[in-house]
Amino acid sequence: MKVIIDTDCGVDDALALAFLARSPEIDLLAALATFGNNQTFNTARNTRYVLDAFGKQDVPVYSGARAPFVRDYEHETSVHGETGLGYHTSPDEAAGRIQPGFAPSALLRILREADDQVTLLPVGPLTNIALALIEDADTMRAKVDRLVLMGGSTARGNMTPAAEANFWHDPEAASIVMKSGIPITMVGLDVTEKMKVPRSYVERLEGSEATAKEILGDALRFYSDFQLQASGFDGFVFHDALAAALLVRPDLCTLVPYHVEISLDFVATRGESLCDASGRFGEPNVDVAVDVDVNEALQFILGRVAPEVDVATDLADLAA
Ligand SMILES: [Ca+2]
Repeated sequence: MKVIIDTDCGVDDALALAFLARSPEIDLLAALATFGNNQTFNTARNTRYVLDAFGKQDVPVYSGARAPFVRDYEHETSVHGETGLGYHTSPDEAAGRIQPGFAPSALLRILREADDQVTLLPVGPLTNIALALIEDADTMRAKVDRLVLMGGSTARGNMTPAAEANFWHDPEAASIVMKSGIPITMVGLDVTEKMKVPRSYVERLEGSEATAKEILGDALRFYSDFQLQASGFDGFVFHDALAAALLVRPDLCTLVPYHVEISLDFVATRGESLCDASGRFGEPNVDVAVDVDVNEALQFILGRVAPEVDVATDLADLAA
C-alpha cells in the first residue's frame, strides 16, 4: 500500500511514523510537514529525525504550510514540548536534509508520477491537503484512493469544548477536505482518547533495547507529565498512531458513515465536526470511527513500534 503522511510531528505523530516505518505492508512514498503541535520548521525537522531513527532515510520529507487559511497560527508548547518531541530535541542537522519544494506541490508531483493510487494519512491540521485540492483537485481525486485522518470528534473537543485541535487549527482547510469527494476515514478524538497507556510502559521502554528508545522515552515521558497534570491519568494517550494502524488493520475500529460538516463560525463552535446521521445536511461523506478495540489496537501498534517491550502487563495493570 502506497502511503503519504502529512504530520505536525509531535509526540503521538512520532509513534505513528515509527509504526509506519515498522510496517512491511506500507510503502511510505513521502512525509509532508505542517504546523500544529509546533511550528513547521520544527515539525519537518522532527519528521526527518524520527524517520531516520527508524531506518527510513530514503523517505523524502517536505516542509509545508506554516499557518492556517484565516487566522494566525497559535503556537503552544504545553502538550508536546518546546520543539515538539517532549523532552527530546531533534538535531539542527536534520533540518539540512529536508527536501526543497513546498509540500502541497510535492504531493501533487508525486501523485502525478505514481502508477497506482495513494492513500493519504493526514495527522495534523489539513492545510497542506486543502492547498493541494485548491491547486489540482482532479489529480487529487484521481490519484488518492482514501484519506485516513486523525482529527475531529463525534463528541467534545480538546482545544475548545466543541473542537478537536487538528480541525480547530484550520477549520477552513478541514471543510475543503470534507467536501472534496475523496473517500475519507475520520479517526476522531473521542475514539483515540480511549487508547491509554500507563507510565509504567514508558519506564520499561526506556530500560529496554528498543529502537530509538531515547527519542520515544523522552517524548512519551513529557506527554505523560502533561496528561497527569491535565487529566490526572499518569500515562499517555494515543491519537495519530491509531489512524496509521487502520491502514493495516481497518477492523480495529467500528466505522459509521456520517455527513460531516465543519463549523466555520467565529464563535464558540469554530472547528467543530458535526456528524449528522439524519441526512439533513446531505449524503454521508465520511466513514467515522465510533469505537476501537483498545487492547487489540494498543498491542498491535506498540508490538510493532517496540516489540522488545510487552505492553500486555501494563494493560492488565490498568484494567485491574
Ligand atoms: Ca499530529
